[in-house]
Amino acid sequence: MIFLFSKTYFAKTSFILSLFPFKHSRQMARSAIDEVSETGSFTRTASTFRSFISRDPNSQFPAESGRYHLYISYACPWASRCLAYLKIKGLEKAISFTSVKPIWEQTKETDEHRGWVFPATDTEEPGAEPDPLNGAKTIRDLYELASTNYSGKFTVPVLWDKKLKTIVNNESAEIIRMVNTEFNDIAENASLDLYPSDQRDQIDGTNEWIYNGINNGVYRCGFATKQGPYDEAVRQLYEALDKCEEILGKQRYICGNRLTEADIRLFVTLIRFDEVYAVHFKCNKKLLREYPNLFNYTKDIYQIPSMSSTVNMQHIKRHYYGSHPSINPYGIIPLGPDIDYSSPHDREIFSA
Ligand SMILES: N[C@@H](CCC(=O)N[C@@H](CS)C(=O)NCC(=O)O)C(=O)O
Repeated sequence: MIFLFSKTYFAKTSFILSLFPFKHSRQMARSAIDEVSETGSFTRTASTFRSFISRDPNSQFPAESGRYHLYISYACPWASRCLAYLKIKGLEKAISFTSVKPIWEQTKETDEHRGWVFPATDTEEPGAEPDPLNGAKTIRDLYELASTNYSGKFTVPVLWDKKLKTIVNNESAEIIRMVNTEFNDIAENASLDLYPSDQRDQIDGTNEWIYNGINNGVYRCGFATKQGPYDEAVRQLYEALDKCEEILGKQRYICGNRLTEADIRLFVTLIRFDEVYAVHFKCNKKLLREYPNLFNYTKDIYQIPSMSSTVNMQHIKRHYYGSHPSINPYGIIPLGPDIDYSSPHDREIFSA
């Protein structure tokens, strides 16, 4: 069934991809850094595997303890938001996870593609582990195991089904929704609902401008290859950050005084901002620590129990500065600023 779905999807994807004037042909294994059009602007393509895990035991992918595995990179904000959900929902025992090494390497001898790879041993790279399930050397191997005609990017996160040996879903925005609701029979923190029905419209609306302006906005700044697209992306980024700063002057979280999905999605970008994006992606008009509300808010979220364990700043810095030679050819990692996000913040003043 999944294979039928995949074939139709790939046919459509191939057609759509052929319409875009990307620098490299679609036959070549691509990375996000190649998704720059002739106009010099970065345009992210959609994820491919879009099945859903369901609490219904008769569904194709039922929510079962021990059945699913999350492949992540600690460096990646999209994967980190999924890991954050595993931790705050109390699903670490039910859904296992593995992180790859932070710096992209060549994934095959037969072509030039560079991407996520697993270490060969447990000790090679602190925080990363060899693939415990399939003996894969790379994330690319997993995509090729799941589909013989895959032509998209080899991205993390990957939500893997151990039983059917395939990828359930590789879109973090959807993975976090499944983790929020579908595993509540086994989640240790089942009562935490980060997408409550009475706030869904507000959360969706907030996610949209934060994604465009901030989450994807920093990438649009960093991957732009012409001044115009950079100028536009950076303008939108700071417009969105200023808006967050104003909102967070009135309430503890971005959608009110209750933590929601929108906060987790915003946090993963903010925590990388001063250490990486300000320098590597040229987001230096204003630093996060120059925004009092945003800076304290970032510390507040970081200090939620188990959240700090989803942030591996070594992996984050080594990945960005070390994996994009067109932006940072010598791979030098800047020393600072080494911010302590566990230091006190002032956000309790808004407690409900
Ligand atoms: N829409 C995807 C995006 C995931 C994504 O872009 N991941 C990046 C790492 S931050 C990746 O794996 N890139 C590999 C590549 O570009 O080749 C999601 O949110 O899950």
